[in-house]
Amino acid sequence: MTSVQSSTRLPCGNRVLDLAQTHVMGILNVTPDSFSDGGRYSQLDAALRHAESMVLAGATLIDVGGESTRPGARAVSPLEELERVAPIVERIHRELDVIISVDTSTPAVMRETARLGAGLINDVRSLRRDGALDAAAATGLPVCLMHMLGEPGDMQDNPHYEDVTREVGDFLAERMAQCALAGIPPERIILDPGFGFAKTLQHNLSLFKHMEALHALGRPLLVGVSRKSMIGQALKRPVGERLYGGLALAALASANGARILRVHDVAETVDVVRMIAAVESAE
Ligand code: 8Y7
Repeated sequence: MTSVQSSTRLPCGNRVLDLAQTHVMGILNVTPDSFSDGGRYSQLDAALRHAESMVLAGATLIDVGGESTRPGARAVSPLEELERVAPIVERIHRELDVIISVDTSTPAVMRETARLGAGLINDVRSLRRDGALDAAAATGLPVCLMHMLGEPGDMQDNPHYEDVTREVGDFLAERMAQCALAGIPPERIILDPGFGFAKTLQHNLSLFKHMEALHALGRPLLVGVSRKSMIGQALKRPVGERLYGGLALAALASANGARILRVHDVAETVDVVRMIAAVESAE
């Protein structure tokens, strides 16, 4: 089912990701700090405990994000983003055995968190911010390129595609070409269709159904659908009731060759991945 990758070992800083397996990436959102420094320290501890629980549940990557991509979210300055993300990257690197992914589009955050032990850059803007290509190249880290049109604030304003899967593939191929020019070789790239980003429910479902076409680009796929509105819309479920729908999509994505699943519910998703692996390894 899965296409042959040129190499199954992806160096991520001081760790290696074995792409022969499907990995679960736990989501760690670093929310704005509260008023006092006391709040700041306890928040850091709480984030670290959450990361630790996801690692114990089987996450091999933790995606740390300090800038909300929700429509209408307040813009965050590079310094503010760095102040949210850097302390937790440092602590996770020191205390946990896991690959740290940094969910950022900000060049300064890429450079500084790489220095602090990050192993992967996850940029929903595919390195389109000024200076992001050069910053990512300088870190030497792998990069996840994700498809999105426009910015999180306006991306859901009437998205249109003739053929969503082909256009997503063309976009990702173009970003890979820009990466190559900037000194980021294909071997260092992970690709993501960007579910929920500038897509209607029908776009998301069609893209999901035909995801295997993206294997033609020759790079591992990351899929993020956890608790997203495509589940809510398809099942008419509020955000707190999207786990089973999300697990169904996790199983489908894994069976379709996705190599990294970005999720909130790590333990449940790890069971899905292990069960599929058990079947696939049978005679
Ligand atoms: C994705 C993501 C988000 C995704 C990648 C949410 C940061 C929205 N979604 N990164 N980030 N792929 N690579 O609902 O689908 O988690 S934020």
